[in-house]
Parts: sequence; structure tokens; C-alpha cells
Amino acid sequence: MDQPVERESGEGAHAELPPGQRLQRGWPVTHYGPVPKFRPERWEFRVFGATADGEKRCWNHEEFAALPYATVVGDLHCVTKFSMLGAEWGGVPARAILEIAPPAPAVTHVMVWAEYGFSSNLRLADFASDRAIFATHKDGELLTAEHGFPLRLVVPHLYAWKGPKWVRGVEYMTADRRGFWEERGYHNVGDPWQEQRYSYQEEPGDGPEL
Ligand SMILES: Nc1nc2c(c(=O)[nH]1)N[C@H]1C(S)=C(S)[C@@H](COP(=O)(O)O)O[C@H]1N2
Ligand SMILES: [Mo]
Repeated sequence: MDQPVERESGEGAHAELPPGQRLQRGWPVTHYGPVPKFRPERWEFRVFGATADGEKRCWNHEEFAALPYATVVGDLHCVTKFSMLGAEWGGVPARAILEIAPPAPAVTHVMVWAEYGFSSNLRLADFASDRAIFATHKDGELLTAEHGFPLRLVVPHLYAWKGPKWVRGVEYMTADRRGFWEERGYHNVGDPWQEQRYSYQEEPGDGPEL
């Protein structure tokens, strides 16, 4: 892994780095468990739970690839304190999924599901952010397997564990529930600008009881 470097000082420097974060040269690979093998014939993306019409939606890989493509510029802030700034992510905006497969009015949170049962919960408002994107590309290039190919979620305004790699679906929820890391000591909301790293920092209302 590259050594983290401090952002050079100068005009506007540090302004983009959340507290306690260092700029990372290169793009390290960080995740729990093995890298899943992509099998296009078995891959599907599912939207389920409290959908507006009560129906599940399912796309195979070809269908998902035909959804509207957009790009957003967004940072990656790992809770282990390295950050990558200003990457261009290409893929399907989370908002597009919300439009195509709308949630029921009572939905307050989503659980984003990935291979091997990895999950992360998000407030609906965070998921609906205009920079939350199901990315297939970074800086114009297809994601590599280690970085989440064929699909990962990127939510630039939250810590990066809130963006599952190898994502396979979204569950609409009418109450909050903790995902994989949120059950294992990490903050339920995960706002890097407020340094919401660990669950012991949670205030009443930040998440369901542990
Ligand atoms: N499926 C899955 N996605 C995951 C993780 C994981 O363990 N499993 N780790 C998260 C964490 S903690 C970070 S920092 C980013 C790292 O993404 P990168 O390896 O592309 O840098 O992926 C996130 N997505
Ligand atoms: Mo991370």
C-alpha cells in the first residue's frame, strides 16, 4: 500500500479533507473477505422491500447496463483515515433507481446489499443525494474486480464503507436496521465531516439500539 501523503499547503488546501483524514496517493484496495467472481449469467440487481407498488424489480446484467449512464465527481473517505479526492465515477445514479423503482411513501432507509451478504444501511435522503451513484467506471475506466466490478455504490459525502462493492441490490425499509459494519462498531450514519466513525459516538436518533 502506498504511504499516505499530506495534502500540499496552499490556497484552498485541506478544505476538501474531512477532519482526521490524509490524502492517499494511488488507490488502495480495502474490504473484508474475498473478491467475488463475476458470473454474468447469474448476476442480477434487485430492488425489493417496501416498493411503491409492492413488486420487486430485477435487472440482469445486460438490462442494468442499458440504464441511463451518468458521471459524478466524488471523494472516497475510508474510516481508516485515507481519502481519495475528485474521482469521476460513471454509472447509474441512485436517484435513477429511485425513479424507476420508487419506494413506498413510508420508506425512511435503504439497505444496500452486496455479494456474500455484505450490507450497509443508509438514510433515504443520503441514498437520494445527487452524487450517490452505482458506479461501473472510475475516471473513464471499467472498475477492476478488487474495486467492485461489475458494480459498486459510491456515496461521496459518507465514509466509504457506506458504499458496498459488488453490489447486488437495494432493500427499501420503513425502519432503520444496521448493516454489516454498522453492527460491528461503526457509526450508523458515518458522516466524515462530523467524524462519525464509531458507534459509541452515536447520539440518540442516529441509529437503532445495538
Ligand atoms: N462488499 C464490500 N464493499 C465494501 C467493503 C467491504 O468490506 N465489502 N469495504 C468498504 C470500505 S471500508 C472501503 S474504504 C471501500 C474501499 O474501496 P476500494 O477498495 O475501492 O478503495 O469499499 C467499501 N465497500
Ligand atoms: Mo474503509
